[in-house]
Amino acid sequence: MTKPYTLYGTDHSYYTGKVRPYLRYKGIPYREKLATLWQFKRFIIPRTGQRFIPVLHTPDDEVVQDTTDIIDFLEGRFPERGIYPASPKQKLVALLFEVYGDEWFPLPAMHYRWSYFNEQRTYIMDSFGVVAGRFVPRLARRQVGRLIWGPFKGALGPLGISDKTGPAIEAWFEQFLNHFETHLAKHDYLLGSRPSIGDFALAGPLYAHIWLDPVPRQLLKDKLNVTSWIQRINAESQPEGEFLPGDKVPVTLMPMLKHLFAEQWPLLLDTSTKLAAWLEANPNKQRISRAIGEHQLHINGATEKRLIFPYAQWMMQRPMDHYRSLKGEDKAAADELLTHCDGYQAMQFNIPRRVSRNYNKLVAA
Ligand SMILES: N[C@@H](CCC(=O)N[C@@H](CS)C(=O)NCC(=O)O)C(=O)O
Repeated sequence: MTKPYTLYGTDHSYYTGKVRPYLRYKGIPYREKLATLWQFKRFIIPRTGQRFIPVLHTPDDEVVQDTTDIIDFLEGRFPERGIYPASPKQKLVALLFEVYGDEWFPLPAMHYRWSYFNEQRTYIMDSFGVVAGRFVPRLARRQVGRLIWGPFKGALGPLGISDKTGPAIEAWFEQFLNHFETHLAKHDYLLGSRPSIGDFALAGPLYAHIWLDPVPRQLLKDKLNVTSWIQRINAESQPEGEFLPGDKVPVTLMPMLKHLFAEQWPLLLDTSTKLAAWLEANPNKQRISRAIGEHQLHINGATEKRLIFPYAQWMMQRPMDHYRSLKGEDKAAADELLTHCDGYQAMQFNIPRRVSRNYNKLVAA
């Protein structure tokens, strides 16, 4: 019997919620270890140099941190049931939804969790308290939960979530749920009956925050297709499924792609421009800081300042690189799709300074 992989994470963790359904869909033998404070000290920090979850530990003692790296590492080892479409347009759409799920959805996820803290206090204390360890008594767990949630709650300001943008985030997110609901009436996943990297990226926030947290879960009451999708993608065993034939991209995805290009993309392009200036000004820095100053978030008519997170450029490079690799008919097909979702101009941007990850740190490429 093959030794299992170990996934360090928690149930209410956004990014663990991206990798867990992936492991299940692929049928990769794994067990999940609760990322307790003790596991952070004993394993996660010493082996990754970071305080992030999830972390993958392989049976041959390799350690991989970051969901995109974890998934790509495993795709290399387990190529069957691939989650990247081979065809040009679908692959582009899957990669765009990955950036959207990973880098835009912290807005509704963090907003609904922390702006409604008082309404959800008991749930949050308990779910964060698990990191103390399952055998620690409840009251002590809650004390630990209190220490842990401080920094997460404090992430609202840096992300640009405030009294000004909160209502706009909610208005946009309800539109998103309507669009996704309509799409899922016809399709099991974004691109057919097989989940892609884009589905897994959306699963993180939609399961770990919107579904698990008591307040936003109310939004799913009449969203039966989205609820089924959350259950389907998290099921222990799933049929292999297929991406739609002929590189078809359903029109029901267009409103979501249009939104991505209208509101997330400008933020990503500005990140890229500001990062290039930062690298110019800091030529000797070994690694790129997690945040490098402030810029403006625009969402549904509201504006707020937020920190600039250079990591997001690393994610944006993925669909950009794929798009740049396309030639001839493939490029023409992708251009037609992009024109339909008002993303053609956006994708012509030239990233001034590329980044890569080196031993779990973001560095200039
Ligand atoms: N881009 C990373 C993000 C990982 C991440 O932010 N994980 C959260 C938990 S869901 C975390 O560990 N946050 C700790 C922190 O922000 O310091 C990934 O894809 O793995």
